[in-house]
Amino acid sequence: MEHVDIYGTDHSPWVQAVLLGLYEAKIDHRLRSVPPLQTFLKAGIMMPAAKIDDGAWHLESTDILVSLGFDAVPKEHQRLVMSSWRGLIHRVDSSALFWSNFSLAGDRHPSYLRRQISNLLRPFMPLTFFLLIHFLRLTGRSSIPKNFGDQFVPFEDMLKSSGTPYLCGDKPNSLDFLLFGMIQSHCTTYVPPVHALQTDKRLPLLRAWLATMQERFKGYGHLYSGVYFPPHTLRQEIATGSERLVFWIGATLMVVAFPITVPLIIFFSVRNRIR
Ligand SMILES: N[C@@H](CCC(=O)N[C@@H](CS)C(=O)NCC(=O)O)C(=O)O
Repeated sequence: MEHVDIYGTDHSPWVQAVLLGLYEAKIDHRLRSVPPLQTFLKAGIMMPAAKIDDGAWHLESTDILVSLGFDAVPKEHQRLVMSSWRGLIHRVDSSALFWSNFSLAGDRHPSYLRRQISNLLRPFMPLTFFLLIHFLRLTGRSSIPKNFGDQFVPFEDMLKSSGTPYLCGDKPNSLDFLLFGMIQSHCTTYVPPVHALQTDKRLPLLRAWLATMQERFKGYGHLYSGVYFPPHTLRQEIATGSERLVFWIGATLMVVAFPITVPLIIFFSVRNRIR
């Protein structure tokens, strides 16, 4: 394996999981923020998608991690990670914060022109998430637990029995990437699960695991948790002023083009869910 192209945003837990795997395995890769036509026609903005060398684009984070050489994740563990996504709907508590956080996650293509074209188009992605999360809120489809720490307790139990600093072995594997990716995603916009992770008395091993992961991934360019958990680090890669400006122009165009963008979002969202 020489190079991997990956599509998505590092605000997504599943994209984060793949990026963490690529970083751990030291595989040369590039993250793009606009979907490849091949997956866009099939699944809209669904991410992550990955292309290994000259192969085809593939969806599904857990399958991609297996292609990168990591272990398959049992379905019950996948469900536990999925359950730890509760609190996601709080990302849109402040629309200004939601959008400005997305503006910072700029495209990273080495060509300035290609980067800026992507920055112009990529607001379609946060617009989709913004509308989907509001839809979840309005229809009450997202369960809000009494205590956001509950969703992390199964991982504390796994750490108790693993006997190593990681969830299932003496070095990080797919499940560590999925959970750490989920936590990065929660940290992109401070939501209640982050507070639970910082303070819940039932989660000391999980906090130790977070510190171990942060130490191991300290050079990783998509680390959002370093602001909230020790050892503290600042995120390295943030969009420049001109990249953010182009993002905001794109966002305005997406809103002005509501008669096109909204039906497109509804079409792909419905199609992805009835597959
Ligand atoms: N099971 C998929 C889940 C991927 C997923 O839900 N991605 C979200 C972003 S976090 C997405 O692209 N949603 C767009 C949509 O639902 O249309 C995986 O693990 O790759």
